[in-house]
Amino acid sequence: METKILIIGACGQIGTELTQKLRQIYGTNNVVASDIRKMNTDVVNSGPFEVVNALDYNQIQHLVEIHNITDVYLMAALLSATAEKNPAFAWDLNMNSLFHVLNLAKAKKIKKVFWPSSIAVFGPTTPKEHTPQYTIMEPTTVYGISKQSGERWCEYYHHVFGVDVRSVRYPGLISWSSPPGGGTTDYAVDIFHKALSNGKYDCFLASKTKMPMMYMDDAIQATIKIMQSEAELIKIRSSYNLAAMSFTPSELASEIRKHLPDFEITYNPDSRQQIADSWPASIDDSEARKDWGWEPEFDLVNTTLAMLENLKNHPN
Ligand code: AKB
Repeated sequence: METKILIIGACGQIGTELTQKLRQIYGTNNVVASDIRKMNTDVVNSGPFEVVNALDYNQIQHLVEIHNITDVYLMAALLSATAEKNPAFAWDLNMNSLFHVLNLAKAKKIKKVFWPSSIAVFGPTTPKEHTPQYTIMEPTTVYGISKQSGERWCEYYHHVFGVDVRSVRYPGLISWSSPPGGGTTDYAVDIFHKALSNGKYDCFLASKTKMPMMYMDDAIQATIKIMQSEAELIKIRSSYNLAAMSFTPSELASEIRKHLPDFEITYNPDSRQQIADSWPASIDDSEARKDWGWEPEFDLVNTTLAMLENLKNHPN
C-alpha cells in the first residue's frame, strides 16, 4: 500500500521543514499538510493543505478518510515557555491531540504514528550529564509533564493495542527557515538573527547554561529515519533519547565571533532560566544509535556556519 502522509501542525518550526522533505521523498500529492490556520505560504502553496483543529477528532478522521492517509506526524504542541503561561490549554492540546491520533491508529484507520517528545521529560532529579535512556524522570514543567505522560500512553497503546507509534526526544532545535515558537532553547535561534541584524544579543539565559541542541536537518533526518525503519528495530515505544551537541550561550557566542568578530552578548536571565536549569546538559543516545542507526551530522562548528550562511542568503 502506498504511503500517504498527514502532518498536523505543518506550519510550525519542525512541521515546515518536515513537510518539504517528506514531499521530496514521497511526492507532493502524497503529503497532506495541515494546521489550525494557513500560517506559512511555502507549506500552503507547495502541495495539498487542509485547515484542521488538532483537538477535533472528527475533523482529523475526515481528513484521514478523504485522503486515504496511512501515516500521521503529529507536530502540533505548545512548547515549554508558552505552556507555563497557559497550562490548561497546553495540557489539553498536547494530550488530547495525541489521544485522537492514537485512537485513529487503534481503530486501524491509520498504520503508523510519529509523535515528538522532548528532553523536557527529564527534571532536576535526573542525572544532568549523559542523561541515560532509562532514568529518574520528574519533570517540573507543564510541557515536560505532558510529554512524559504522552510517552507512557504511546508505549501503552503499542503494547495493549498494537499501535505502531514511534517517537524521539528532541533536544533544542536550531533552524534558519522557520522561527521557533515559545521554547526555552530558542535563544540558540534568536542569537543568529540578532547577530546578523544588530551585532549584539541580550540572552534570556545565563552564560553557563549548557543544554543539548540539534540542527534542524539532523532532527528531520532522525524523524524520517525512525519512521522508515522496520518495525522490529524500534524496541522502545515510549521515546528515544537523541543527541547531537551540547553548548552554553557563551560557547555559542564564541563560535559566532569566529565569523562576526564584533558580535557582543549580554545576559539577562528570565523565568526560562528555571526551566533550562531543570533539564539535562547532555544526553546519552546510544539506544537510538544501536537500534535504528541514528547518527547526527551537525556539531556546533558546522551548525554555526550553516545558520549564518543560510540567514545571509535568505534574509527574512
Ligand atoms: C523547548 O525549549 O520547549 C523545546 C524543547 C526542548 O522541547 N525546544
